[in-house]
Amino acid sequence: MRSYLHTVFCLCLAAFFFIACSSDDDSADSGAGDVTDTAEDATEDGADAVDTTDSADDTGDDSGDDTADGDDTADGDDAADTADTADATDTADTCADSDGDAVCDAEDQCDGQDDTIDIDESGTPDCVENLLTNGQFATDVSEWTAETDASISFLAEDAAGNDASGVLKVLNTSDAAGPSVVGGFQCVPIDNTKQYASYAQYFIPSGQGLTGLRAQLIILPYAEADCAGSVLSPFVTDLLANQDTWSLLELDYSPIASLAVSAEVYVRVRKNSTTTGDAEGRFDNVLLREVVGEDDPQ
Ligand SMILES: [Ca+2]
Ligand SMILES: [Ca+2]
Ligand SMILES: [Ca+2]
Repeated sequence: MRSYLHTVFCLCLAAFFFIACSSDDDSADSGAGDVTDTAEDATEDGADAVDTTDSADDTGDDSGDDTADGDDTADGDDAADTADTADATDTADTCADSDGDAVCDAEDQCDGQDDTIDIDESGTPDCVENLLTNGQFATDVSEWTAETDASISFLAEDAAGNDASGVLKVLNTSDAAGPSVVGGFQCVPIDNTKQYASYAQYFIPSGQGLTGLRAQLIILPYAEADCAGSVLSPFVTDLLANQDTWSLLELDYSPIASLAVSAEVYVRVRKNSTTTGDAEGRFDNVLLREVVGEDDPQ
């Protein structure tokens, strides 16, 4: 009997040590089989020692950097880390962003516009300081009007690559005998005691089979409200000719005529008289803003 109990005792002792030794606590870093290591792959086991505080998002390291989860202070910028929902600071990759500017809808300064656009490099988002309406052509070309011999329409591309925004497509359809410059415009009230700056991005596609293709930006002041009455001295950019790349038109400083109370802002496409067919130009991020607290460059 004593021998039998001794045998049972030894078997139990052996079973205990077998179970204890099998319960690897991951400190041994033995690879994919670790009991506590269900969320990591074998190659990342070496980092598990610091992973004790981010167990909630261990499985969310989509970017594969393994340092990004709970221990990574830069996680908020980890755009690829879409499943990483546990980090307190990581809101950018889990929130709704209907206007596609990588700023959460709840934090947008300009709902429906791209907060990141600042083509005049003023340090203020253009959507905050723009006196024009729908200068980004987010979903349509509303508020813009085509001149005679021009047509305007919405095109689903964007100067900054924002999939949720678009551009203004202008066709110069003139069959005039001479060179023609026409496009789209918008009228806004202005204050003739202030100065203004205007900017726009343009894109002229190549391969149109036309010559003399150019783009231009104009501020055209009027002496009466709603762009009526006498036309006053305009401010006009050079005719720029870059093709197949988004480029900048700018009127840095425009002291408005003392009689002006409204102004039209034009984006225009030019073509030569000797060519036939419509000339296409695209425009985006058209900006008109007051010049405030800046030195007169003239
Ligand atoms: Ca947004
Ligand atoms: Ca700006
Ligand atoms: Ca746009």
